[in-house]
Amino acid sequence: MELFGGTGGPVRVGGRELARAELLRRASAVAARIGGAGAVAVHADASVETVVAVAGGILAGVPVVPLPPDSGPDERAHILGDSGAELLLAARGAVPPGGALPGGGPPLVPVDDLAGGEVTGTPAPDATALVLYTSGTTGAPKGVPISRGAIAAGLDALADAWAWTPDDVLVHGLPLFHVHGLVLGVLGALRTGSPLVHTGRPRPEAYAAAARDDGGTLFFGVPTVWSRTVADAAAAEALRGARLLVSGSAPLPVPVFERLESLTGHRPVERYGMTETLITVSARADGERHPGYVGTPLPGVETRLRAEDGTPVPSDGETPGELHVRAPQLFRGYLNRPEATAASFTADGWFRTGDIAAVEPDGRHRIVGRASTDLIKSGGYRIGAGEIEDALLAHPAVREAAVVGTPHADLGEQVTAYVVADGVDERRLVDFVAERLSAHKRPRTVHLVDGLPRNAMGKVVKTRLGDLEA
Ligand code: MLC
Ligand code: AMP
Repeated sequence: MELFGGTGGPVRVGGRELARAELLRRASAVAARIGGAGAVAVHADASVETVVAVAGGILAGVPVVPLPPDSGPDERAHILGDSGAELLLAARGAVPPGGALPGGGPPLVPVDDLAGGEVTGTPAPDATALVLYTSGTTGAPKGVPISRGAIAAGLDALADAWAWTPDDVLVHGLPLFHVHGLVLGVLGALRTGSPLVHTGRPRPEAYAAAARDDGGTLFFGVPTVWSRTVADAAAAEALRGARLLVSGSAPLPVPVFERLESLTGHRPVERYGMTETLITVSARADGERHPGYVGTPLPGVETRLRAEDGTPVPSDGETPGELHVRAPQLFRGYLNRPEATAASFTADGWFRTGDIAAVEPDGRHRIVGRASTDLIKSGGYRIGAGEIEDALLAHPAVREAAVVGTPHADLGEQVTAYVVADGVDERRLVDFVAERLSAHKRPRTVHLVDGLPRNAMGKVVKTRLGDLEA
C-alpha cells in the first residue's frame, strides 16, 4: 500500500524547501541504496535530509529507526543494537566521519550524495514503516514497530476529524523522531498533500512568522509550545488567521486553553495518543472543544475504562479507570520484548495505555493522570524514571538515585533526581545524564541527600522524596 503519492505541496525544513517531485526523486535514490536492508537508522535532526531519508525508507519498505540527534553514546548504542539497523542515513556532515558510536556503529550513508534509482513494488500494509523508541518505567527505551497500515489508518482518521486537506499549510517545529513531529507532522503532510513548514524549533515567533508569511493554517504544538505562545501576545495574535491550533502529547492546562482563545480567537483542538497507538482520541474541527478534554474516539477506534481489578468503569464523567484502546492504528508488540508486549495487552486483545481517564456520558474523554509515577512527561517528551536512575548510578560517585516528575510551569513536569553521592556536584550529574542519554532527559534539579526513604521491604518510597527537601 502507498503511504503517500506523487502529488502534494512542498516540504520546507529550517528554511530549505523541496518540491514534491524533488522529494520523491531524492527519496527514490535513498530507497535504491538501502533496498533489502533489514532496518536503517536515520540521524533525525530537523533537516530536509531527515524527511528524504524517512520517505526513502518508506518507499523501499525498509523499517526506519529515527535516532534522536542529541542522544549520547549509551542511548545510541542501545537503539542501534536493539533495532539491528544496518546503515545510518544522515545529512552530510551531521554525524562525525567516525560514525555514530565510539566504536564506529553502522556504516554512514550521506543522504545528500545519493542520486538515481527506481523503486518498484509496494510493500504490504503490515510491513513495518518505523521503529520508534519510547521510554518505559524501567530500563532502556523499547522499540515500537509501526506498520504502514497503522500509519495510514491513523492519519486518515485525523484527516477526517480535522478536515485536513491539501489546502492546509501545516506548520510546526517539533522533533522528527517521535509520533507528533514525524508521523503526524511529516507523514501527515505527505499523505494529505498539504505543504509543510517546519520551523526548526517550535518557537512562538517562528509560528507567528509562518502564519504571516507562509499562510500557515494548521499548527501543531505540545502544551509547552502553547504556554510559551500565550506568554508572547504578539506571536499569539499572529495566529488569528489560522484554521486549527492543535495541542497534544501532554495535558494542556485549562488557563492556557482559555488564554489561547482570547488571544487568537481559536479554541484549540486537543488530541490524545501514544507512540504505541498513534492518535486515538481527538476533538473535531466541526465539533465542540472543551478545556480539559481530549475529545472523542477517532473513527475506527474503540475505548473502554477498567478498574484495577479489571471490572468495567461507568462513563459517568467522574469515575476514573485505566483507558484501554483497540484500533487499526495500534502497534502489535514491542521489538524483542515479548514479556513487555504480553503485559501491555489484555487477554481479550485491548491495549492497556497506563493512562487514567474519565469518560462523559456523551463520549468526551478526560485524561486524569497516569497509573505509574515512573513515567514523566516533560515538554511533551516521555521519560522513564528508571532509565535516568540507571544513568545516574553509572556515575562512579553515585550510591543511590531516585527520579520523579515534579510540577513545572513551562514543561508540565520536570525530571527531579534525589541522589546519594560522594564528592560530585549537582551540575556535573546533570551534564553526565545529558551527555550519555539526550539533553531533554537530563534532570532539571538534583537534590543531594543523605539517604532515600525506604519501606520495610527496602523499596524507595517516592511519595516521601519531597519531604527530603525540607
Ligand atoms: C541544556 N542543554 C544541554 C544541557 N543543558 N545540553 C547538554 N547538556 C546539558 N547539561 C541544551 C539542549 O541541548 C538544547 O540545546 C537546549 O539546552 C534546550 O534543551 P531542551 O531540554 O529541549 O529545552 P527546551 O528548548 O526548553 O525544550 C522545550 C520544547 C521541547 C518544548 C521545545 O521539550 C520539545 O521539543 N518538546 C517536544 C517533545 C515531543 O515532540 N513530544 C512528542 C512525543 S510523541 P539547543 O541548541 O537544541 O537549543 C507523543 C504522542 C502524541 O507524545 O500524543 O503526540
Ligand atoms: P508518547 O509515547 O511519548 O507519545 O507519550 C504518550 C503519553 O503522553 C500518553 O500515554 C499520555 O500520558 C500522554 N499524552 C498524550 N497526549 C495527551 C493529551 N492530549 N493529554 C494528556 N496526556 C497526553
